This record gives sequence, structure tokens and C-alpha cells, in this order.
Amino acid sequence: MGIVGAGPAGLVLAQLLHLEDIDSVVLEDRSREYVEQRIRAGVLEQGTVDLLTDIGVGERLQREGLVHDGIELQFAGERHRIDFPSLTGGRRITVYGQQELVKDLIAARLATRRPLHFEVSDVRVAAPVIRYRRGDDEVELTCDFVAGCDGFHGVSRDSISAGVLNSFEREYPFAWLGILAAAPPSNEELIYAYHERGFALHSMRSPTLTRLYLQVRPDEAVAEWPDERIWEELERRLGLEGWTLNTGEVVEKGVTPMRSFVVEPMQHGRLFLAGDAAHIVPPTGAKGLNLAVADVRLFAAALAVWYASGDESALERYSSDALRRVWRAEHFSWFMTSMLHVLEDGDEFDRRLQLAQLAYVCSSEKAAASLAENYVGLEHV
Ligand code: RFL
Ligand code: PHB
Repeated sequence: MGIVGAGPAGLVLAQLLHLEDIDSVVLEDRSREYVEQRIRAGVLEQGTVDLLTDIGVGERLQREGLVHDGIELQFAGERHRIDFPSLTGGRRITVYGQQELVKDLIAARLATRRPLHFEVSDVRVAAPVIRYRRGDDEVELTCDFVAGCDGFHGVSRDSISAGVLNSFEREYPFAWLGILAAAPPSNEELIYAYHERGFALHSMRSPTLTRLYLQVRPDEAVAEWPDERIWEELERRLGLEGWTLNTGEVVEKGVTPMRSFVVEPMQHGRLFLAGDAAHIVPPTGAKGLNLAVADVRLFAAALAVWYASGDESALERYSSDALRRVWRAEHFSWFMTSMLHVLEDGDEFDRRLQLAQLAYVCSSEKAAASLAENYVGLEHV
């Protein structure tokens, strides 16, 4: 097996295949340091945590991950809590930085002594062949299958001839400015705030690190946001009487565009796409990393059947099976995004609709349960 990309999708797949005793080569064009430091997702569904634990990479996650029983939705000057265990039959989420998970997965891969090559260049996919440069060597690797786990900007998806894939896309007229601050979290749980000045999110990484986001324009330059302005704006959007926002040194700052994107099918010939290479969700539903893990779980199970018996039926079903969960997550992510962000050219009608939806989700147990079951992750899709 050839695996292009050492993000969560590629690395979890590599570990799943190792446990089935299936050989694989993982190729990554960035350095180990770069992928281990890249700050991204933070929320793991219960099913993701269970899988990571089952495949032997859950030890530090169990120790350091922050288990959360709910989130808070803030609007019209009030906070409302959505309690997960009571609404979902005992399910919860875990907050654990994606880069910490990637470190754990890399360590697990290196311990297997199976190949994981960083800083390869000029990767060309013509499945089942992958060509690339490693140092001064030009390498040609012929595989049984290629897993395109190289993210939204990777090369795998584009190696499929024009006309084979259908793509579906939505761009949103806003982006997130995200910061990581050396400050203890100001609240035990995540706060998703709808405010007339725009959305804000309070999240965290550890008892001493807070992760915060602000809705900004998509073309907004980080330079327009000195730390002081960020803290002022966070205070305005998240602030409530009797609550203090802890501040501290800003150790990372970046702007993330918001996009929904899906390609169908997620497979062509011997190339299988997984994770962000096949689909993107806006981060409001915290689904991206979880979807990447769900894809490779399906793909690895189908490969295990093929290697054991030559039966191709599960591989043939991979795309349609994966896409059911993908579209559910696309809808949830779009729903959360639409409910919580202020449209620049929106009017009072739009605002009233959003407030009515927020009030419904926070007052009807059935509506809250729907949000909660999607947030903690659906068991059967
Ligand atoms: P990745 O993580 O992008 O990994 C792809 C890897 O492929 C490498 N690569 C190549 N390697 C070889 N040859 C090439 N030509 C290559 N081109 C690229 C890249 O260097 C990289 O190492 O994709 P993967 O594995 O599919 O994982 C997807 C997740 O990273 C992504 O969905 C999440 O980060 C999305 N996301 C969130 N997901 C959640 O589940 N919960 C969250 O709370 C959450 N918050 C977020 C997020 C993403 C964010 N950003 C920055 C996009 C918050 C943010 C701000
Ligand atoms: C994060 O902690 O980075 C985070 C949390 C929830 C989201 C998105 C990102 O919806």
C-alpha cells in the first residue's frame, strides 16, 4: 500500500494496516517538525477516541485529553448549556490538539519500523504507481493500492482524469481568526457565541492554553489584528456580566478560510481518497479530523477483506459507504456555521431566523438532542 500524506488520515490508516499485517509506505512532503507543530483541530468524537485507543495510540490521549460533557451556546446576552451524556445516552467528546495526536501517531509508526518518509518531493500519483524524489533519488513505487491522504491541497485528487469526479462546493463570506494563548481557559467548556459583531469561540488545549476564534472577513490580513485588538473583540463578543476572559501571551495566530467541499466518488481505479483530500467542512461543527478517521477505518476494513480473500465488494462500496457520513457531517457543519455567523450583507430577517433557531435548540430537548448526537458523532451512518 502507498499512503500519500502523514496527517491524521494517512497515519491512522498506516497503523490500522500495520495491525492487519499489511505493508505500507507513508510519504509526506513536509518535515516531521512541521507536521508535529501544525495547529489545527481540537475536538475528538467519542468514536474517534475509542478507535485511537483500540489501535494502541490512546495512552497519552486518555491521560491528557480533556473530557467534556457539553458545550455552551451564547446569544442575546445569555449562555445555554447542551448536555451531551443525558441527550445521547452517555456519549461525550475529548479536547486534544491535533498536533499532539499526530505526534503520538508518528511515534507509533516509527516504533513499527515500517517506512514513513518525510520531506519527499515532486510526488506524482498514477495509481497504482507513485513516483517521488527522496534526497537525490528518484523513486518509483508500485503498490496494490494508493491512499490519497494528502489533504485539500494535495496531488492525489488531481491525478484523477478530468470528468471522472463530481465536486460540490460552498464558500462562506467569512473566515476564522484563530489564536492560541498562554492563559488558563476562562470556562470549563467550549463556548460558541453568536454576537451582532460576529461569531466567537472559546476553546482550549490544556489547563494553561486557551484556543480562541473570531469571525473575520475572508480577506482579512493577520497584520490588521494586533493582540490588543483581538482581546478587545473577544471580550465584546464573549463577555458577560460576572465572567472574566483570561488573557495571556498570544503564541500563535492565523486566519482560516471557511469552505464546504466534497468530491464523488472517493475512489477511482486503485486510488482511494480519504480525509480532507476528498472533503472539507467549515470548522464550526468540529468534524474534519473525525471524518478523516472514519474514512480510513472503513477503507482499512475493506482492504483487510481484500487481502484475506480477494473479495473486492467492500472496496467497491468504500466510496458510497464513506459518503453517507460525509454528507451528514457536511450538513451539520453547514447548519452550525449558518446558525452562528453574521452575514455582512444580511438583514434583520436573517438575524431573527438565527435567533429563533438558537432559541429552539436551547429550549426543545429534541432539537438539543439532534445537535448533541451530531456533535458527539453518529454511531451508525
Ligand atoms: P491533513 O491534516 O491536511 O494532512 C494531509 C497531509 O498530506 C501532506 N501532503 C503531502 N504529502 C506528500 N505529497 C504531497 N504532494 C502532499 N501534499 C500534502 C500534508 O503536508 C499533510 O501532512 O489531512 P487529513 O489527514 O485528511 O486530516 C484532516 C484534518 O487535518 C482536518 O480535517 C482538521 O484539521 C479540520 N479541523 C477540525 N477537525 C475536527 O475534527 N475538529 C476540530 O475541532 C477542527 N478544528 C480544523 C479545525 C481545521 C482548521 N484549519 C486550520 C483548517 C480548526 C481549524 C482552524
Ligand atoms: C478547536 O479547539 O480548535 C476547535 C473547537 C471546536 C470547533 C473548532 C475548533 O468547532
